Amino acid sequence: MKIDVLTIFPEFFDTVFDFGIIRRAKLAQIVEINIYDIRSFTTDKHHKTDDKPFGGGDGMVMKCEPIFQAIEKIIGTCERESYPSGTRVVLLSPQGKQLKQSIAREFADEAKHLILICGRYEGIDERVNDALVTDEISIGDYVLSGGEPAAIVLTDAIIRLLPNALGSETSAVNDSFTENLLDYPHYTQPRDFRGMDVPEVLLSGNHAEIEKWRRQKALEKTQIFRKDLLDKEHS
Ligand code: 9D3
Repeated sequence: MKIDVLTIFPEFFDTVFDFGIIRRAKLAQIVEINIYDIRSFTTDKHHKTDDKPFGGGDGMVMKCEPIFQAIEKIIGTCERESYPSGTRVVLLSPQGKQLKQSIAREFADEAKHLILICGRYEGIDERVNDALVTDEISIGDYVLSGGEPAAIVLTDAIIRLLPNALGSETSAVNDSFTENLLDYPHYTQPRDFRGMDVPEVLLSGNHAEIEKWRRQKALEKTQIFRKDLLDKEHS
């Protein structure tokens, strides 16, 4: 998969993709990530990426020209109907559909080329949405200063779902039972830490009992902290 990120703050991404699973996926050429500075696609002498809103009001709006230029350069066309199959142009915005594991999985399964547009300021000229964007995504109901953190979250969630991105040790975590539940509690050495003991069953060596205990604890935690996960199908 190729992931291209359009941002006015390219330095934001200088090291975030250089660790853990994402780093490994890059090295294994499971994913290629490119960061593009929107400003480098401006053609006016002041390299303006934003301007005052028509109709008045506070704040600035991201201009559409540099974004159209970028998409034309990156995809080869700025007609949505002419995008190659598997191309998705995603606008990260508070107005988007809320990111869920099911959306990350859909992108991981279907997208070959993802272009992520990070908004800033009060918003982005609507013509970007009208002509270029195939998907508008929010990462949740809280206010960020821009789309960059959201692009990082989306990228991380997708890459770990790509075939062979996870080591064989960890891929089992993805099974259908655990996905709609919170995790069970984990313990490691030491057995006794400041008088706090590790549950006896985990030391028993009885794998059937351990499995039963873990499922029970996962269900209890979910019931208490995330009842909504048990009510609805979320994954
Ligand atoms: C005044 C109304 N606000 C819109 C709800 C203005 C506004 C707030 C935050 C405009 C842009 C932003 C910047 N946020 C994002 O670009 C963003 C975001 C977010 O704020 N929350 C959750 N997901 C996302 S994805 C992109």
